[in-house]
Amino acid sequence: MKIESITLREIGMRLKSPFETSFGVTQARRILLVEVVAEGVSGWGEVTTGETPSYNPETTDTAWHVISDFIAPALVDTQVQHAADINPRLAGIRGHEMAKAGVENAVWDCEAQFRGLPLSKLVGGTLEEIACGVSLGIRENPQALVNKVELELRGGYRRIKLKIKPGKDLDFVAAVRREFPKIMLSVDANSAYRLQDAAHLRELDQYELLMIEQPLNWDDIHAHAKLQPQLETAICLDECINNARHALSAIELGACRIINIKLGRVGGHSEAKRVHDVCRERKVPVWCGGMLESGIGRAHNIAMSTLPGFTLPGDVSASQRYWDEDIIDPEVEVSPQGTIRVPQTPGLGFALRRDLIDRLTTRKQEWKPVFATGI
Ligand code: OSB
Ligand code: MG
Repeated sequence: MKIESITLREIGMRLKSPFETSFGVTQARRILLVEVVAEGVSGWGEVTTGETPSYNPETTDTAWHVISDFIAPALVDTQVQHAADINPRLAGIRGHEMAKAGVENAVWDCEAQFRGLPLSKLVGGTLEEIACGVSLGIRENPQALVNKVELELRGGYRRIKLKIKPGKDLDFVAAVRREFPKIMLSVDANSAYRLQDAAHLRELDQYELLMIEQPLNWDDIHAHAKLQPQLETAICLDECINNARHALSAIELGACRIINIKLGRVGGHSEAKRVHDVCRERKVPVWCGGMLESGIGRAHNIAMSTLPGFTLPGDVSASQRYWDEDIIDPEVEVSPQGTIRVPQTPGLGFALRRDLIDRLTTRKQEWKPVFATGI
């Protein structure tokens, strides 16, 4: 496939309500979208960076810089056999996985359309329906959280994840568990604790959680390996895992028993498949994490979640939980049983609302072969 053009744009989207984690509050998203045209078809990817470098080191602006100064110029007007060839081509760029993923995933969408396959099939997925959970931001008090959990359970969601941080943890988890003794429940600390907090984290064992996600430093597999044997609850790593080598290290060191796979954090579908394979061979369950994505990122997440190792409900939920208007048509909808039906049409399987995307666009840059610029 010849990469004929790459268009990078930033859109602004306001979340319906603020989302609070241990690292901060998000209300207005600045999302980069990548459009790649190859063999006459247009494929789309989303860059899942935050606005600030608080979840991982990347931001919307670092991704703009890396894509516009390094990735787009290296790829435009070149040939790729498969979307999976993009990842090795970008090996000279260290880190910046989310920037790379936005571009690579757009090429996966192109390839899927070019071959007439749903993206889920092209990445090797087998499921036709995926199970959904929700991630709930930190609330003012335990009762407010219990009310929110009740609402989401009524919507059919199969797993509830609570964001926690020191001072907003045990009481909140206890209140939810007391009200809903049987539900699949987990917590996500986004690196808010330290190894010295092990005794405190052990208090969480009494609530029969499915997992504690990323309790310790964002880049510290070793500390999680010291913590896991001190807990009954499974640790799930999120921030620590940027590629299949990290996943292998974490599993072999006993740093976790579950891994969260995010397409952006690992650099796109090809590396996500490798992380999935490393985990599956070692019987470590995986699930799809979320980054408050627009519909394009959500569609990619749905495709990835159809791989057979995704045995736990992911943080892939309905567009309407986040946005008044999503940029895809139809929007992502979740059944009363808490599932999303996987699209079976070629590519992402959702139409893009181009007019809406244009209206939301705050900046845009396009790369084409030099001969086509009229110079
Ligand atoms: O750690 O999973 C996380 C959102 C932003 C940054 C990090 C995380 C999250 C979420 C939200 O938990 C998941 C979602 O609903 O998109
Ligand atoms: Mg997380």
